[in-house]
Amino acid sequence: LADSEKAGRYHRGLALGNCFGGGVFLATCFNALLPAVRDKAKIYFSFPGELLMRMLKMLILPLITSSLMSGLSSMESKACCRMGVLTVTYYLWTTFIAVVVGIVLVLIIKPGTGTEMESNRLGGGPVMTSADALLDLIRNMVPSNLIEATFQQVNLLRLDLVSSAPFPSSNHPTLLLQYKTDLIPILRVPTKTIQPNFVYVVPDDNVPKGRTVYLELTPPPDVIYKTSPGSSQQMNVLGIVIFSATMGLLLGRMGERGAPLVNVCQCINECVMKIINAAVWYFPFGIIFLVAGKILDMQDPSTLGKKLGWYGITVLTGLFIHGLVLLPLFYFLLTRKNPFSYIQGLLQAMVIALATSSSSATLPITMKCLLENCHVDRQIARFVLPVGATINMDGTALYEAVAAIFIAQVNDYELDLGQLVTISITATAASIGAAGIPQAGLVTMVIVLTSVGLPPDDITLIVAIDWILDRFRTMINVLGDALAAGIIAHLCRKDFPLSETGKPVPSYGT
Ligand code: DAS
Repeated sequence: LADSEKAGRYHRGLALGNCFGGGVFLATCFNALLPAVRDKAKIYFSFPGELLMRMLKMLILPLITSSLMSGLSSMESKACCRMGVLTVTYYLWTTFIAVVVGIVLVLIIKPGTGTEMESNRLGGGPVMTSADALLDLIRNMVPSNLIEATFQQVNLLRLDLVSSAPFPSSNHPTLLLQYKTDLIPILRVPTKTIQPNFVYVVPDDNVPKGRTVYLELTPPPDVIYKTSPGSSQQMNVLGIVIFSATMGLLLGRMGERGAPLVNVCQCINECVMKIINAAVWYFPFGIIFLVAGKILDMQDPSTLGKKLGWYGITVLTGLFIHGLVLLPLFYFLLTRKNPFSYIQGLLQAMVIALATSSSSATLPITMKCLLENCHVDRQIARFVLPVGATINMDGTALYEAVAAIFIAQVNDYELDLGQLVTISITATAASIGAAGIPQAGLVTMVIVLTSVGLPPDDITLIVAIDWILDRFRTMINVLGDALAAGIIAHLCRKDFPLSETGKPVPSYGT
């Protein structure tokens, strides 16, 4: 690779990293110098950032469908099968390793023991069983409506308390929520006041996540809530990946008859990549304001309990060990190449993941970095990345295992070996079912908690710090997918006419 190209991709990655720092600096200035206009700034700052998120989300559906359908249809079936088995096996293996790293660390550091954090159980409210949660995962994999499956509706709502008054009879703040669906007319949902002005509502999960629910709050008359946009939407692209991969394989078998649709998909894929190249010019601007808006929106870090700080350190240490030590080691052992020059080419994608905390939204940039900077075979990248963005979330799996054991420690709840094994399995499954969007790991964590008898509402103990940890675990998710593509490309280099350089090798002719 020419040095200029190496320098180029490295500097492009650093430039975006500087924009991330610029967003932090801008927010810090407003927090320190202009607190009076902070709330106004938050609204205007978040607008350019929201445009960036929408731009990226807009590209996901066409990118995944065109990549998988054009990529898989042109693959020889045996080679495709070998690559598919290798990819899924590698993904499951690295996810499980991430969970083990997380469990070992949280048992050594013990961030939750002796915590002064109040762990008052939330009474009332339906508790979802792990069976419900696992069925929900499978339900999301078979969407009834492909488009609706892409952007499923809110699962976690944040309600800003506009005025407060003593809650009626119950000893816990409860709200009566009116779901405007034909499913559940009235639902009593436990809530928990995290700080003086925020209430997080965790709707009962019996309502299938695929359904858009409209919450009409009927709080006690003397308490008025202003609902803010849902803090996380459930975007489950797994249904699209399964559909597109199936279509791609079938198109491949149709030969000439399928060629027109394959050509259409290839054209769409090329157009999407050109749109991404154009959209990249907006990213520096979008990142600065996306980060600044998020930081202005966050609560004062000093309000985080000391123990929550140790919990955060445990998660970040685990993510560092797994993402920047173990994964590069696997890459080196399997390809005998320098992992860090490969990771240099991924800097732009990692910064976007850090800024957006959404691996699905980062997918277009990850694809661009893999093809242009890391020169991974196009057919490999078109399969490994979309599948990885939905089922391979090493950062999330590690985080959910650590969080579950942290919550057990906070509740002085001793987990035995069997429960630790259960946590490792359910954390792996929950990360596979988590969508690649902000705070998805927080939502699927309910599965892990219920599997070992912990109250799922206790996720509210860690909500306060989740928005920070979400960014880093998303970055490791993206890094894991991209390193996997490099490894699979190397292991399957005999099956595909292009080596990892992305250029036809002489023995295959020009
Ligand atoms: N933010 C999710 C992602 O995009 C990860 C998570 O929520 O755990 O990968």
